[in-house]
Amino acid sequence: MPASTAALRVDIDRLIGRLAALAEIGAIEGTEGCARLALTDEDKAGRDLVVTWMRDLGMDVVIDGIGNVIATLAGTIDGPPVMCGSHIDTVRTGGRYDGNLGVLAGLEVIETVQAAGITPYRPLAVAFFTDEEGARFAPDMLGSLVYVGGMPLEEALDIEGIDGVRVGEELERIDYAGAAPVPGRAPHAFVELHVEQGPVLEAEGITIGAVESVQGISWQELTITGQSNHAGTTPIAMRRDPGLVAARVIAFARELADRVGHPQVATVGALALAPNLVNVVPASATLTVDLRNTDEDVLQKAEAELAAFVAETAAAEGCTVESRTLARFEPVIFAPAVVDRVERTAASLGHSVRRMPSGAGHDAQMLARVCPTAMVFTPSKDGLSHNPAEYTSPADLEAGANVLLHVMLTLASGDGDDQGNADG
Ligand code: HGY
Ligand code: MN
Ligand code: MN
Repeated sequence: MPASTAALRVDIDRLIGRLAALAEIGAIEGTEGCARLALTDEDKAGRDLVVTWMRDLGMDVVIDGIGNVIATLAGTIDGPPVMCGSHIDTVRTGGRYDGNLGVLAGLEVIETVQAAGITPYRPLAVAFFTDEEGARFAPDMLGSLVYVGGMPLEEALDIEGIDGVRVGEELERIDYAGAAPVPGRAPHAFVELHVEQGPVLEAEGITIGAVESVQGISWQELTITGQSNHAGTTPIAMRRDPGLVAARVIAFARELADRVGHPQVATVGALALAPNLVNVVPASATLTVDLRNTDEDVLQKAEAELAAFVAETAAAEGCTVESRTLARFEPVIFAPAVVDRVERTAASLGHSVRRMPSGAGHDAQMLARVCPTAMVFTPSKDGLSHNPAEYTSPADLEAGANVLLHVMLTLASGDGDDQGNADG
């Protein structure tokens, strides 16, 4: 931490004020949460507000072809920036901190640096990436995946959402089909502040997580087809009921996770029967299965076990199955030098800190493909997230934002401590 800036601290009231103002957009009545599915009108309104804040800070704001927004504060040199950021799209039952904290704490870093009259050696950038949640348009982390060259833009623009519209159409509609080219410029380094969204930090009474890795993610959509029939006249032995197969798959997913053991998780989050009527044996059942594990081999075994169970159970019920991969990302290990920097910075600021993996997916796992990257976690009350009651205390928010501030200043300092991509 450069001596000249060691005493700098963020203004937590200003950060909480921005979090509250952004949470007003798509606010979920009676809760602290908000719903801004990617590329909806609510997402557009949230984007417009954050872009206004970026411009009010005098930052140079660019929008790229997938709608990622990158704002830059000039440094002494014109090299790759030290970038922070996250996402501002949410799930339908979103909390106000998931993603939003990493973006708005980035703006707080900028305003704190400016107020101190400091010009960093390297430029500082704050980004929000399109469709991190993947809840409307799969896969998740779509914007950052395109930013790092992990998916061609045309392929991403052609993705159809759960409501039948395409990414490209929606970007045009909300006027965020930007001109900046993708893949984007690789930053010098990337640091993402994010709420843990799990129970570990709170349970251990620790303030900061120095995140070392992100677990592997496997999302698939299963469409099970049987035969619609009359609920009253069709004897059980004659039925080909995809609803029954779906129910058995849901139970199997939980049994699989229990059997494999922590950290294996399995979730059926979306389920639809058609024609979804009280007196009709369903014609089809469509469900999603989300499997995750820190170990790629174990995750692949879990995928294979599930596939075998689905095939066998569907055949026994005279049904057919189609499976579509919605997302598949292997586990990611963050840059040890940047993880060290997070850990040491937290300790030097007097905060308790521990190394840990991330259970959730994050944009940082994509930026790690192109630059030294790590994450900073702050505790989540009751380990709750993807729930409007998501909460992190002001003291923990402040701690996380100050760690982000000083990690970024160190990485941007240009002295020997600033491990990152080469300049230019
Ligand atoms: O699903 C995830 O882990 C993230 O919230 N997109
Ligand atoms: Mn998130
Ligand atoms: Mn999320």
